Amino acid sequence: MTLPKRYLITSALPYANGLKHIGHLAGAYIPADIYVRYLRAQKRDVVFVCGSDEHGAAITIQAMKEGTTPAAIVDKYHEVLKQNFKDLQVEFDIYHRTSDPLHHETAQEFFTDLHQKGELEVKETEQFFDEQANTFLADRYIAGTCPVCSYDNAFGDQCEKCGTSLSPDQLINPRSTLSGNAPVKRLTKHWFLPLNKHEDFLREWILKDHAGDWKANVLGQCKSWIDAGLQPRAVTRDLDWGVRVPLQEADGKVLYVWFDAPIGYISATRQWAKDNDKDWKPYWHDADTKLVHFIGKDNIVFHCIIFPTMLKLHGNVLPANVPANEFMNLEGDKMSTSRGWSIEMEEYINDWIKQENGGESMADVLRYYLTTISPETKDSEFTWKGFQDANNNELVSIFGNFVNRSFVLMHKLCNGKVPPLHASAMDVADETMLAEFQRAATKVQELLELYKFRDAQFEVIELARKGNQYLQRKEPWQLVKKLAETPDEQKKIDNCMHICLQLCANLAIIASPFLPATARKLCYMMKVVDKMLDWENAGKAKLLSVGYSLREPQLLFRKIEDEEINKQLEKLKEKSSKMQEGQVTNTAPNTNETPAGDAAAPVAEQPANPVKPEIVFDDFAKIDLKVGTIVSAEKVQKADKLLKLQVNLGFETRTIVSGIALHFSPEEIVGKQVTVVVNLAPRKMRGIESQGMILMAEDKAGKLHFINPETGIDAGSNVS
Ligand code: B3M
Ligand code: ZN
Repeated sequence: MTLPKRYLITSALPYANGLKHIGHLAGAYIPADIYVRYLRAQKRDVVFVCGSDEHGAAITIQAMKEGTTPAAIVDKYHEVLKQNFKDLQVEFDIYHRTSDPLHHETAQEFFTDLHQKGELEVKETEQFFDEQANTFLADRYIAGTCPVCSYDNAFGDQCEKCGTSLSPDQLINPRSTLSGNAPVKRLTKHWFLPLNKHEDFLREWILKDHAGDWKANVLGQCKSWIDAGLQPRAVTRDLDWGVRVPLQEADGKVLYVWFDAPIGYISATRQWAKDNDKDWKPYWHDADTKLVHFIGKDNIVFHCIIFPTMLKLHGNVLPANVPANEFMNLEGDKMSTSRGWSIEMEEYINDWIKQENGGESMADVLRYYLTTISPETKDSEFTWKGFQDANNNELVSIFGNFVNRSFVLMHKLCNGKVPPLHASAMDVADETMLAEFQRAATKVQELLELYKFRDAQFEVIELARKGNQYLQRKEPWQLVKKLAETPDEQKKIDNCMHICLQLCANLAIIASPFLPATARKLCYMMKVVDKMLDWENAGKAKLLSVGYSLREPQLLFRKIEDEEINKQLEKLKEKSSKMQEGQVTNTAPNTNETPAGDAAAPVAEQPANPVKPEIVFDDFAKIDLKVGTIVSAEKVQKADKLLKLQVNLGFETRTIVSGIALHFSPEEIVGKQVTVVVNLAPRKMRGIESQGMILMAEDKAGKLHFINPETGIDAGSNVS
């Protein structure tokens, strides 16, 4: 096998529109980081790039939600995400951002090149336009009735009820989500990438050339896209936020986010080269570069079909592989930040890493568990119990335990020094154990080269497990008792401890791509420099010199208690019910840019407080509003946002749970009058049935205000 001359490894650029959860981490970041650490240990020429994706509707919608500008949103989340990855030991060579001028320049050059080569088609098409908001509408800003399931709040790119991918034209009674008005069609000019012209190339390159080395899930998706017939895809949008289309005639237009974002990998490489006095060009232009994209399965079409077509036309290298992962569920349900059913990276860092001294090892624990359940071939599931078990039963009981016993015994039986290996006293068990070093190293290497991260990591633990068995069988603590009668037994003790210590050194090396903080700790204990972790040392039997004195052992992993796990489970439930409570006022849509509808879907600057879609009088008349008087209020335990109210409605007093505890104390609201939605279906919150909802006004700063009548009014009066 000839080795590639250099590697360019990418992880999907996360949208800088909010926190990212551990499902993302498991999908595109941990595997890439493991792979890169392994390549670095091999002393290969490798650059690992990532950065924030700062354009597209994901950003503008979040800005609208937070009542701020897209620029403020990306500035905020870029820094947070960058730090989160660092705290989780994901070590990019650069974490760049697509709002950077260098990126704009790179993306514009790319576009100009394709344009000048005549590879783009210009078409005038009719697009939905909102006359009141004076803007073209991106797919996500058009809602209407789903032609498949009749759900009346489907979006222009997808129906979230039945999951069908849609284009805005398919919606029945489309309306703008900005003004609620029916949009009109207006002519607008856009630039298209004619994928249909490249079908033969894609078929050949993906389905033939890579049939043997790409993952089945990736090939399967590509095949169905190609078989369905490729269409020209618009690469520009009528929109204000993004990379300007570098053409005079394209005033007011920007590049489609999925056109500019992958070019972000190139601009990140350029920035890295600038910062390190290197040449970026060979990484993207020379055929002997191995380009690998790590992504989640929802990004397959962009990385396997669209971006490679762009790269080919531009004269770049093509990805050698795109080892996309499937999804990771959480405690029996889909992971979702917007529904609160998620563990954000930030949350894990705060709860586990920042909580303790040497919390770095808790980063390794998460990396470890996520790798054991990596969704490499099918969706997988994170459970807190599984997390606890992986830590307690594997990292603590097998890995940590072996290292700890080896060090403790070496201090006890060999004066804290690496004892010699006596050839005369070697037996089969010793030979077998030593042979395992090389076997494990080779196996890990083979599996990593095939992107089989969970199997590779399994081999690491397997080696530690064998170490434990070996030690158990040799029982040096028994041999020491017989030393008085049989002094020769010291040789056996020496051999056993010598082998165990060399095994610890080997474990540090082969574990280092997966558990970097642990590997560093081991180096400290063995008083060796990190250079020992070079992969060329993996499998060697003589890493620690005889007579070398080692430090006292440190705890590599700690046990995780049931209470800690229960607390996390509690917290998860609390978070998701809070989010659902919050959703009464927070109805902004999800922001997946799906590859569906191919139209030149424009995204526009958004008013800060959009009006909901129009409803007819009958819709309104269904809501029964009455005046109520709050007769008592108390805090709900373990829910800092909730108050439990008793509200007198004249004809009865009802219990209502309301998310206003951060704004009012129970005392100050007793006696106040409120408008109550009295015919809302009852809902349980924190075990309490809430029998209605009270209305409040929320100001720009997010503060709540009562909207009670000027003078007292009979409880039970109708509001209409
Ligand atoms: N930001 C979508 C995502 O976060 C998108 C990836 C871009 S990779 C070039 O799933
Ligand atoms: Zn539907």
